[in-house]
Amino acid sequence: MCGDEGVGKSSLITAFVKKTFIDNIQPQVPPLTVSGAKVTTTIVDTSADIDGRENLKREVRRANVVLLLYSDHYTCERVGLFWMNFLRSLGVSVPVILVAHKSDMYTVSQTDDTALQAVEEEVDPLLQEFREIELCVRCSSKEQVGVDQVFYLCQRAVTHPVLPLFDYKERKLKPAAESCLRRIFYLLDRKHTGTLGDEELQTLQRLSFGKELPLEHLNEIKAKFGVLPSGGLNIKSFLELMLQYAKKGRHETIWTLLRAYHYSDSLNLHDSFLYPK
Ligand SMILES: Nc1nc2c(ncn2[C@@H]2O[C@H](COP(=O)(O)OP(=O)(O)O)[C@@H](O)[C@H]2O)c(=O)[nH]1
Ligand SMILES: [Mg+2]
Repeated sequence: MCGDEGVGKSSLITAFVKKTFIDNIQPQVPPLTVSGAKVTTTIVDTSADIDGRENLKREVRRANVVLLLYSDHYTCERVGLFWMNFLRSLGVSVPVILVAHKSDMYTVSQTDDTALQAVEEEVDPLLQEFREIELCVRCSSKEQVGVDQVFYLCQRAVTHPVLPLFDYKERKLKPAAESCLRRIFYLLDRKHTGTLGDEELQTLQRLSFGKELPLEHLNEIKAKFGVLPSGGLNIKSFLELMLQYAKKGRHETIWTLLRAYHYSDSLNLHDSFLYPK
């Protein structure tokens, strides 16, 4: 957890653990380990004090993901002016989840569209400039809004990273990811027709969702790409479908598929697959 003094780092951790807001929390709360079914997460609070700088550097270098908070216009500017460059100068290249904290203070309600837009405008230049920022979300420890999601998104940034898959600037799949998906398409196309028919699409669904979807659903997907129910999905439509998943933040689906075909997080084939005993 990083961010300027007073943006609410310690409060956010406390809100997450205690499910309640405590005003005037201690300056720094101790490291906290949360064990889930699949991942164990250690949340480390830090201080932006110049005295604690060495400690901050050490913790940041050990991190798998950085949760970076801001809470007003000034601290938002500091994200671009100080924090991102600080992380880069340490050679840290892990995903960053940016959090617009204390959302209770600058929005009337969570469904207030103009407020949402304001936040997007505020951070858009940051998302453009710093690719390592995966996304920006709003939350409030005081009102307990979005607290769990913030930590979930951090975990997901590590277990299902979006950066190897999707180029935000170009709004398209990264070349390496695309070539993996092209290979997967080739392997899925068992009948070598150049398109994925119903049976092959069922295999695709099973591999990417763990279950087969009803036939109507397949036809819906086909219709989206202008394919008749009797036809199949060609490579162009297949890649377009994957791109849509990426754009909608459903990169978990893409990862499930890639992993089913033995790809590692760096998009190489696993050694155990390449060199079986
Ligand atoms: N309105 C509002 N105030 C908050 C929220 N979270 C923290 N604060 C207040 O912000 C101040 C700084 O919080 P703290 O957690 O100590 O910040 P830190 O220095 O980043 O650890 C405290 O007075 C908190 O009560 C929030 O979600 N909404
Ligand atoms: Mg603190």
